[in-house]
Amino acid sequence: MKTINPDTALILVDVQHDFLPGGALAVPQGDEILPIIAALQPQFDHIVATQDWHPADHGSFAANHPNTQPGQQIELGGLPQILWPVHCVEDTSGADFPTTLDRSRWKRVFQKGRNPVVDSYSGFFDNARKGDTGLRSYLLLQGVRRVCIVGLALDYCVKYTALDAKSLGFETVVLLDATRAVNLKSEDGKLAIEELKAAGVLCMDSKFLSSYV
Ligand code: VGL
Ligand code: ZN
Repeated sequence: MKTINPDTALILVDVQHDFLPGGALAVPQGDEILPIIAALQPQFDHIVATQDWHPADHGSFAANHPNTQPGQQIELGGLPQILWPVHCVEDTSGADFPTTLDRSRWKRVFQKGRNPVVDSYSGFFDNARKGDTGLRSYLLLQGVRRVCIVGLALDYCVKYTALDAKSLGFETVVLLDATRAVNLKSEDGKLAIEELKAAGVLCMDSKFLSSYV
């Protein structure tokens, strides 16, 4: 069943209740990726997940800044920051993975977004590129040289995880059918794909993966 080379890891980005329909920061059609991920998982030896995991006082929440609305941009710790609805608060059900997602073969979960004064879209580093989740050194210790990235959301955490993976020297593939965009602006998903391709990230549908890797 494992048809993908063991030097290749599957990274599941933020497949959590709050990013799925009904969640606090629901990604449109986010649930459509679940059966695709279920079909992908048995093909990989190495599977890791990232988990958006914020303290309640996190600076990315509009609710923590007077007179602001989600979607608005502010400055946080010297960086531009889009404000979000309260989401993925530590130890709440919104931060949980859906029970329909098989976690039995995941090697590790890397939490991100714990520092209240900086957001963390990438699964590798926070947005200031100071905090390190340990994902890079974990992958290197496992002998991983290629990563396939899926999950939510394409225009934020998937995009930044893929750009960091590529810049760290991993061959990087985003499986487009197993991701969906928030699309605060309707073209954001399309722009994210263009940005990824320009950076040398391979973007393909999962049905083409086995002929490629
Ligand atoms: C995400 C916005 C805020 C994501 C996380 O997982 O794409 N987006 N926190
Ligand atoms: Zn978040």
